[in-house]
Amino acid sequence: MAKDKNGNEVKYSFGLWTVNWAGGDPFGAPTRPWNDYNFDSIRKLKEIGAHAFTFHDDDAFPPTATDAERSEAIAKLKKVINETGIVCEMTPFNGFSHPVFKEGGFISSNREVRRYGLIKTLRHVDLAAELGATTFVLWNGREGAEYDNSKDLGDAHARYAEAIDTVADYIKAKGYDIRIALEPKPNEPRGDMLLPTIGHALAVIDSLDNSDIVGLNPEVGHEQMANLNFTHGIALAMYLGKLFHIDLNGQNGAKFDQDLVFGHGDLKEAFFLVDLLNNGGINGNLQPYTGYRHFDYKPSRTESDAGVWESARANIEIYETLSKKAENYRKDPKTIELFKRAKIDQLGQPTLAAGESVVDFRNSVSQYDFDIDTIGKEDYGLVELHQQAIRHILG
Ligand code: GCO
Ligand code: MN
Ligand code: MN
Repeated sequence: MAKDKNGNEVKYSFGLWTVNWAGGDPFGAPTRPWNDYNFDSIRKLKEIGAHAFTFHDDDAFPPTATDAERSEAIAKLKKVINETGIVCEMTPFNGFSHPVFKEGGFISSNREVRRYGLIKTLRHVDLAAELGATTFVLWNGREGAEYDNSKDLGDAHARYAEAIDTVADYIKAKGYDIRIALEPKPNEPRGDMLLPTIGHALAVIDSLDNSDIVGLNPEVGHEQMANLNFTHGIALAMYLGKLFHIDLNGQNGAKFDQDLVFGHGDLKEAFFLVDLLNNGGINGNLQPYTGYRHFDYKPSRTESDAGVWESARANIEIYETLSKKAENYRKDPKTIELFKRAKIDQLGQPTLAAGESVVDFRNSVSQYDFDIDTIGKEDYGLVELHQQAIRHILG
């Protein structure tokens, strides 16, 4: 089992909606039966080496379930948790599947929809607490538009922020040990979604009254759909203490959301991501990520039962393999020498010296003290450093 820099064992988690996905797409019918609120998949997750699962409210019972039906489903879920020891570490809210949310969930222009969405969310927060989940994910699935004149965009942002703060208020009022993690996505299912990237979401989090318990659940493919560097985005979230959770999967560039197995898209970025999560950067000045490595992928619709579970296993296999490779790469003397040549250690040092004020600096240092022509000719060896990483990835 992989371990992070501090010796903590890396733990894996899967969404129930991943391995249970029936394979329907906009052009074709499902290719597999849906297991109809049956939690046997949690037993299978244990077999493949997962430690935890996640689920939306709608993955466990339909939104129209009666109180009795809902209680029965929850009892069944708790039974599987007790029997397997597989815990529910996070639970996302489904404010996107039912047609009621077709025009938006928290940002619907229809106030009735927003009030329904809020009560559905709060009820699910209660369930999260009951099951011991410590992260509550809000994905921006329906929070968007196809037409720029279809809603008042300022009010949409105001209602979105208000909804997040209201849910956070409730968590605090109840004294729950739960943090909210926003999951950005640029588009799909909506033409354009609000809080489309890590950066947008961070800016809004900063404006909230309850920003202390609101962070991020970024997904690999979602940033890559926007042609952004996921690893850079994760580093920013870690630096700001906002990486509350993570959705690992694979994506090949800017196109529809592929939700491939982790590493089956941009493998190099996956390698550098694993290294960052496990080790907190080359100089190790960030805290390694201590949360579950959560896979939010979709078994391709070409797969049937065997292929579904092979694909689930593949996620863990890739994370374990890349962890090992990252460790070997970092301790290879050749890599250490190349880090030195690239001056990476210097980036860990503040630019002003200890005790040096900016005014002292201004008064004592001259622009002409620097031989910029010589410095401009220095060799950083970054291509060789990258080649060194690729050598380790290829093995
Ligand atoms: C996607 C999304 C969803 C959400 C999940 C949590 O692939 O577009 O990742 O899978 O993560 O539903 O609400
Ligand atoms: Mn996705
Ligand atoms: Mn996701």
